[in-house]
Amino acid sequence: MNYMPTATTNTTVLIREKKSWRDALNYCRLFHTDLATIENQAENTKLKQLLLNSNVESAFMGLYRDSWKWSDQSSSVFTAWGTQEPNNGGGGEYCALLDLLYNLWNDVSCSKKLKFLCGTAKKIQILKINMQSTMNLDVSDFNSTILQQLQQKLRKLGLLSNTKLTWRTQPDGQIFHTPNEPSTTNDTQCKTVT
Ligand SMILES: [Ca+2]
Repeated sequence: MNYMPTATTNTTVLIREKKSWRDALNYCRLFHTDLATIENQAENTKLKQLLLNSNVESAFMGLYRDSWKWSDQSSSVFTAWGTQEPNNGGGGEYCALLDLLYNLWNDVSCSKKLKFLCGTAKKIQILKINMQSTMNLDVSDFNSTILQQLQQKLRKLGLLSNTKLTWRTQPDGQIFHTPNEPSTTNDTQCKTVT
C-alpha cells in the first residue's frame, strides 16, 4: 500500500451558547477539535465575517496567557489586537476575544460567559492500492465489500473509529483502473477522512 501525502483542512464553527473560556474549551475539545486559532489576516477577516453574518458581536477564541499561547498548541504569531490591547484591564484578563463591535482582539476575563469559536481539523489521507485477483472479475461489483474488508483490516492496525473510508473517483469517473495485459493488477485509490 502506498501512503500519499496528507492534507488538513480547517473549519470553524460559532457556538451561540455562552460559556466561560474554560468551559468553551472543554466543549470544543469534546465536540470539535479545540477552540479556534486565527493564524493570519485572511482567517481573521473570515471569522469576523462569520460573526457579522451570524449577528454576533464577539466570541472567545483559543488564545490565552501567560504568556499568550493558543489552546491547540499552534505556534502562530499572527495577532490583531486593538491599539490599547491586550491591556489586562483590572489585572485579570487572561483570555482573548474576537470583538466585532470594536473590530479587534481584546483580552477579557476567562470567567466571562461568552459565545465562542470552535475549530475542527479534518485530516485526509489518500491510499493507493494494487489489487490482484485470480479470477476474471469486475471488481466494480464488489467495491463496497472490498472497502468494508479494508476498513476492518485498517481498524486492527489502529485506524480510528471515527474515520470514514471512501473510494476516490478518478477524473474519468471510474474508481478502478486495469493496467495493460498481461498483468492482472488493478490500480485504485481510496481515501480516509478523520
Ligand atoms: Ca482588555
